[in-house]
Amino acid sequence: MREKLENNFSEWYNDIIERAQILDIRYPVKGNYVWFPYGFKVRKHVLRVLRSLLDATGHQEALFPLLIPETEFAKEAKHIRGFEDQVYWVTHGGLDPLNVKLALRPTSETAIYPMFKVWIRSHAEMPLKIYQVVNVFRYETKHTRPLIRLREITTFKEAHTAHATKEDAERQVGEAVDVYKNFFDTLGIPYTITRRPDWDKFPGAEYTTAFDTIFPDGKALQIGTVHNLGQNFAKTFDVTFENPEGEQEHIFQTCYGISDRCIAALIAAHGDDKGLCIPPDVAPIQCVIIPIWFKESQKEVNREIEKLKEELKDLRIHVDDRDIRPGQKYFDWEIKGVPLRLELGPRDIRENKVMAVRRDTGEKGSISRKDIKSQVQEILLNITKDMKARAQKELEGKIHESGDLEEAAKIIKDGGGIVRAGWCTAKACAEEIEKKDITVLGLMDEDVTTDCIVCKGQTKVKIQMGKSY
Ligand code: P5A
Ligand code: ZN
Repeated sequence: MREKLENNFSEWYNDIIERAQILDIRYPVKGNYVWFPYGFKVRKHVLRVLRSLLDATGHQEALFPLLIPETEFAKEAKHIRGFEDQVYWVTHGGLDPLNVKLALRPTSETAIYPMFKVWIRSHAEMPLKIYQVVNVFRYETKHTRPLIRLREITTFKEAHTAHATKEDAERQVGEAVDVYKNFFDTLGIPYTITRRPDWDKFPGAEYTTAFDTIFPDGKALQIGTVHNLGQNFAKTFDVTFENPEGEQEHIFQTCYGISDRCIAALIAAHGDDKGLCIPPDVAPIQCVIIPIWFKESQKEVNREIEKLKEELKDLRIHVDDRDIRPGQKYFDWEIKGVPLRLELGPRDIRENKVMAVRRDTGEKGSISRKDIKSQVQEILLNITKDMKARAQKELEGKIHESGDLEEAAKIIKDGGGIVRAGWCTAKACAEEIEKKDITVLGLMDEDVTTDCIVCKGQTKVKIQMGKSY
């Protein structure tokens, strides 16, 4: 049941990230939070998935410094304009004022590209695909929220690529979109993909492609972006290479990023009124085993639990042998979102069975101890599949079509999700939309002919609009 979630998402979310021990929000700096060990394990598994997808597509992990000299940071005019009110500055070393102020990276273009200039010599070295997973700092002025709008983004996976041709950079944008699709599909997080309107693209980019998911409150959250940078940064940082004709040419670039928001999306997509529900692929504990003890059978049950542990040792399992009532244990692991619970008591031993309870559906059934591992694996696969399908269906229910601005605004205002509609691409019509306190989220990649929702003029462009975080 997702009633609490739908009715008061903020309250549910803040409550659950604390009770499930994902984040401690009591740290005394606004927008900075502490990862609990359990949350950090979820993060570790999510990053494992992301890293393996990047590594498999030829990306190489590296690590660049946190501090960026103002002289580099200020070079790209559009970039600095986009970020200047969000940068934290280091102005002193001890008591001495610094000659050149140092920025805490809000993103790492201006740290990485001066090094690309040193590294890249010829077309043979490209494509160059680098990524890092770091913390970045943004002095956000909008309402901060755990994992969603952070001032210290603790999990910033940023990839930066260099190419010899415009076409190859285009191809890279496609590859990046595919990697992110794979990533969100693995986590069962549903998304839409749109191109951001020009006024909302990444500062310094030619264009930005964004992944959005829709939260239970109907608001869209941008969970990943892929930017085609063209030669903008290459010209600013003078990054050139020798082309096959022996001439110097500026490189073509892309960059793309995913943050802690993917974990917020994971929590929101799958959680329910009982707590978290974590997809088996990234669950710190895939299967929790609860011994059902009775006085005279405790030893026997423990012996059998040892055997079961051995049989399931290839999975991430945990035996909860705390001296408390089973009911309390069920409750605790439901909050933490462990996808499968196995219960084993004297009767199960006699029947050579174990009780299995799914976290996602609550479905409960006895399974035979024979081939227990493959049976558990099959249940986990079904859980993965069903969780993804349910979340996908919910997202689809939050996407509406409308040809009437008043109607669209009402759907969005009532928390119904996002609306797709025609737009003639005139800024004036976008402004009419934004007057309704809703945002043009992005342009869809769809071949259609329709009418602009504002001026009714014919257009081939369809947009998504809604409220966003
Ligand atoms: C791409 C990687 C960049 O910074 N430079 C390197 C490019 N793009 S971005 O769109 O500005 O950020 C990438 C993603 O980070 C998330 N994000 C945030 N998450 C949490 N708290 C924030 N304050 C925050 N700001 C951005 C978004 O998901 C964004 O798509
Ligand atoms: Zn119009």
